[in-house]
Amino acid sequence: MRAQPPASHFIDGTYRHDDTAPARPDLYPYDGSVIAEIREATEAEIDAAFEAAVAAQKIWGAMAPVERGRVLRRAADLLRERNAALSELETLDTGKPIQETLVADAASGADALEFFGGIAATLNGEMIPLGEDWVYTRREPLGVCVGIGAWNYPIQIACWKAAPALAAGNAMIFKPSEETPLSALKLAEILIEAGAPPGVFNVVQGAGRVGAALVSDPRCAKVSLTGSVPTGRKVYAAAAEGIRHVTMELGGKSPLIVFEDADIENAVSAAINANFYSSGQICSNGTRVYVHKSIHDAFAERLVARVANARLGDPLDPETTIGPMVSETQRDKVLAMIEKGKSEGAALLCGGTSEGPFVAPTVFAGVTDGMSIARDEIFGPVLSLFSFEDEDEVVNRANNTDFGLAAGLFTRDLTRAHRVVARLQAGTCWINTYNLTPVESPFGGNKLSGVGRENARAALDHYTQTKSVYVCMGDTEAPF
Ligand code: TXE
Repeated sequence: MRAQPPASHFIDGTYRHDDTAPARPDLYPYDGSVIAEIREATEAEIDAAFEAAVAAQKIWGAMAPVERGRVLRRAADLLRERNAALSELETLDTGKPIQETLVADAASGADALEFFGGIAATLNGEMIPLGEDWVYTRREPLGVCVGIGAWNYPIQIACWKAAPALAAGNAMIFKPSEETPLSALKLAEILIEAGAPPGVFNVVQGAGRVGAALVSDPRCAKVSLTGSVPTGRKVYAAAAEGIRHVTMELGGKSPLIVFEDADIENAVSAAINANFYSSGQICSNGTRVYVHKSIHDAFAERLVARVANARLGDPLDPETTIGPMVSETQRDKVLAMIEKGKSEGAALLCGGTSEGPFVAPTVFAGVTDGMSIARDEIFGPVLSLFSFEDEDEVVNRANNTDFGLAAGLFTRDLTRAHRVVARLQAGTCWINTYNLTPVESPFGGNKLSGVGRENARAALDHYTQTKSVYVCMGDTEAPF
């Protein structure tokens, strides 16, 4: 098969799997062809992964941080050297257009490895003078961290979790989504090549059952999940059993607000990126587009005209801009939500249909705040358009959701931009653009969209623990 790895798991520096374990065909979403056959991790393999990670972490955590940083930066260079092959593999596994994977997947992963490799050596504590006595703090690794990925950005998610975890001296066991098992294995190979000791980064395959086994293992010190809110609740509860650290990167239903003075062309570009890039399968998408009533019709007209230029096709064709959905299941979920939008009375301006594995880029107008397509995450190429009259109204409507992942706004009035963004209940915001996620900037959500942050120095707070050491320079007194 065209993308079959040597074996399904990468544990303690080598590929392995149990030939008797249940196998799952890995399909190319564009034509349904089987590109690999992946076996589910057995209890023995999960145990072996933890044994390897515990042992490796002792060596890796004791290395000079600058040494660890060097390994991560070398891995970043290797990812960049192999970007074309990694991007083709990611397109095969996700169905995302090659014009996207070439710039947004392994490239972003390399950025994370480079960034955290660069700051690993700055992970120091403090010296706190108390007069004669003093305190110093140590920022210590947590131990073995479990990473669990979603299927939309497989290698990026693996790197966004592995880079800070390893920079801080932890070891990691990463479970990709069962939909997209392949690229994390390449990251594991590259980290070994870059000099990471075997066992520092392990990949095991499987669905929720394997994920649950990883999270509830006593050797798991922390879990970082990228996934849906329902899964987040299960994983968070399982982590609570062992009082384990958690990072939750979950779903969203984010607002994009276009004020009357916005540059319409740029705002339409942002709406397209926020709803149709990766066929809309991005958690931080601005799927609720609020446009001031004075420019609503002009905006809608321009948006529909530009959506007509979308090119649905073979994701390996560099001209393709809209790929298939990651699976028939996901396609059917999106189509069901589109039917709901129609039945609840929203006006379909374009799209709303499916061709094989594809869902056409879809725009609904006249959406009211109570409709399902206004409230529920669709995770597909479906944009809901709303009009609004004034600032207070649109801020209240934008915040009227249980999610809180992201938000964007377009205006030329800078005081309004910063005033409004301060009121928006979202962890990741954009002014006059959307969905740009440099690793220098923290990424994550509030409310049901998650806990903790990935990227930036903020991520290191979730992969270290602080030890305070009080130093007595004199005698110790006691009452008797
Ligand atoms: O998620 P699922 P998917 C969200 C996005 C959407 C979802 C789509 O908003 O809601 O992810 O990805 C594993 N114990 N984000 O369908 O089904 C499962 O095997 C342990 C947000 O993959 O929730 C998979 O590996 N693990 C994100 C992973 O959880 C379990 C960006 C996610 O599966 C488990 C991208 C269990 N009980 C997508 N059950 C962001 N906010 O950054 C399942 N899993």
